[in-house]
Amino acid sequence: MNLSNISKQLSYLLRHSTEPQYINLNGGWADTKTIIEVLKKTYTNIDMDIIEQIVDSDAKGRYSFNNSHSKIRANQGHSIPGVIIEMDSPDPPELLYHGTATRFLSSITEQGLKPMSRRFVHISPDLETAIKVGKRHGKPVVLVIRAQKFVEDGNKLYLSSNGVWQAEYVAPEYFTVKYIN
Ligand code: HQG
Repeated sequence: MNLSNISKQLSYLLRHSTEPQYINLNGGWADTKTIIEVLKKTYTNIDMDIIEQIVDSDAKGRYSFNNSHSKIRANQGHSIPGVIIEMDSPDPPELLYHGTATRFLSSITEQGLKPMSRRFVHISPDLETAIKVGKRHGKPVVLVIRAQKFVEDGNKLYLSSNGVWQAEYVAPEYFTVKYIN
């Protein structure tokens, strides 16, 4: 069984499902049993052991269980309207990074960074991660965000439990463009 394919569908169900009744908007939790039943329609042999393997081995820490594993959620990245995941707002480092593709640059420098189809703009803690995120969209380019200044000015910055910084919007005055060769 290909765990990566199952993980993609799991992530879709927990973040972007068009049947969001599976998801408790307060915290983003879903019943693990219900999610297994839905995934069984595509992957007949799926069971709790496989879901636990996916959650434990996910390189980006995308998922969490509650203590008893009866509930599961995606830690960030949702587009389902109204989902609220509690997040900390620790003091950020001076600089943070947003990877994107060169084809979006003119729009971003004009309008600022918007969440687009997601709830938040995703911001990486380091340049390498941002380059990887940007490559998903095309030729990568990185926006270097003056995170401390952003927060000092009263803007909110959150940190998800798996280490992705998040903001509702980042105005152009807070970033500079770093081209990647
Ligand atoms: C761009 C992956 C035009 C934005 C990664 C991005 C990440 C604008 C794209 C996570 C814009 C949205 C999220 C504007 C922003 N005009 N384009 N004004 N403002 N954009 O996929 O940050 O594998 O929704 O730069 O690791 O690429 O899913 O966001 O290029 O953490 O767990 O609009 O997805 O994680 O694309 O990626 P996305 P993202 P997972």
